[in-house]
Amino acid sequence: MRSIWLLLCLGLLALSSQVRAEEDVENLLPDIDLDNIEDFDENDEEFLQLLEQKAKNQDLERENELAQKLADVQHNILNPVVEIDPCETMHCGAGRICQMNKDKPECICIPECPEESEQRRHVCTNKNETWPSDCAVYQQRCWCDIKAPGCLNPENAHLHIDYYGACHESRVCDGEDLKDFPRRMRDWLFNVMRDLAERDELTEHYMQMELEAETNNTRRWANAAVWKWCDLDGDTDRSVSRHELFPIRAPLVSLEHCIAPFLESCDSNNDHRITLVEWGACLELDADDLNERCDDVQKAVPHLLG
Ligand SMILES: [Ca+2]
Ligand SMILES: [Ca+2]
Repeated sequence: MRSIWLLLCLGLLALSSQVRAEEDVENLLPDIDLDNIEDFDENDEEFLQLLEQKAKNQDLERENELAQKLADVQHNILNPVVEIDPCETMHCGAGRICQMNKDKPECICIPECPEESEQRRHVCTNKNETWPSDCAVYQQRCWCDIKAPGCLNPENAHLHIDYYGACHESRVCDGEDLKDFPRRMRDWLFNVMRDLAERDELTEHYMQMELEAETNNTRRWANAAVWKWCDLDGDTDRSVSRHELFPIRAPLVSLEHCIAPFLESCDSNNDHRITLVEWGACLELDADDLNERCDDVQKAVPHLLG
């Protein structure tokens, strides 16, 4: 009877681990002579129980091992290890690039600018000098900023681009040209606004203003003037700095010899900023027609003192 019971135990033991291969069972029972199984006594029974326990333990270990591997895979999927480049979040100004210095990102002057042989890539600076590219101007400015050996003149720390293309002899704008310029500028501004509206490149707010300009003659130039002034005022501080004039000045200077003296004349109090009142006066518009109708209306600041 005992022998039958033992055989049953062995059978159960073999079945208890379906994933285990037969060789494993043999490894677990290295010393059992299956031909002489009838000779088993109580000690053998105890021994088999130990073996069964060992087998269970091994199953448990395998299960734990697999569970851990699965957990690791899931963890890696949910928390992928992303290599963060510290330079990616570093913003360096024009003419500078980010470089790692002892594990810390820092901005350095761009070491080399691409060689530009094309004339149209050339730029003319405010000192009326032609430079090979905008990169070269910004690099020079950076070198002079940090007093690097590449700086050709300390004043170049304030170098800026006046317009794209090689410098050309500037025609003098005077007399009739300058006198007629505000009218031409008003027309030009309105035409630019109309073009943008036709191409659907204005915001909803400015679309409304353009529509108003189309249908109301008194609003025609005023709306275009207000739109352009708001558009130039990038930092929305309600004045247009010299720097903010760049987008209107740079593309026009080479075509329109009066734009530079015209823009100069707009800053009537010479504080390097053009207010909407100054802008309107410069375009010879009625101050009453000019309302500050920028699309980026700042949040009203509560007047705590009434
Ligand atoms: Ca501004
Ligand atoms: Ca001013």
